Amino acid sequence: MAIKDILIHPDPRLKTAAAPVETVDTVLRKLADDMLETMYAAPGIGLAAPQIGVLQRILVMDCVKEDDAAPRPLVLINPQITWASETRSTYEEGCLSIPDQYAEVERPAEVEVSWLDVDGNPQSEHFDGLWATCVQHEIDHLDGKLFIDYLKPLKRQMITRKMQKLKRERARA
Ligand code: GNR
Ligand code: NI
Repeated sequence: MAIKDILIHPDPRLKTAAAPVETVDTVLRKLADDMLETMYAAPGIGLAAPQIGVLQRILVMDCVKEDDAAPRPLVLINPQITWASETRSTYEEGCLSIPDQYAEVERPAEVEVSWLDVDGNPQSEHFDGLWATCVQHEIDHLDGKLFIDYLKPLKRQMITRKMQKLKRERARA
């Protein structure tokens, strides 16, 4: 396993739609392992492949919050939202590609998602609460979309400028 570098916004790879995974093989399982290790190390509750520069439709997540509860690492390959509730909910979202910036985003409160697991078997599950928010945030990454794209242009621009500054400072360090 290996911890990968997470791309920071703005980066053209974070704005590019990722391609469907063609074959679920050993190479892909290694990628999934690296993504989980990178997510837990960050720490984060989700990570999409484009965030480590891989433009393939794969995401990982684990939204178990309680420290004493068992972890629940999920790997979703070619995920698709097959149903979304009319009811919406608002969460304060953050993103590992936009460090230390948080904003409220409204999304469907519950979603039904289908995907392939690491053995290439089809799976589907109903998500609610933080899991529903997270899986939608991650699928957005696969479509080249960030949570700040839901904000008013002025707020988005403010965050983007902060990130440009952060990247300049990191490049000099
Ligand atoms: O770690 C993360 N926390 C989070 C909190 C609220 C809504 C979405 C997220 S996802 C984020 C990790 C990340 O950037 N995944 O792409
Ligand atoms: Ni994110």
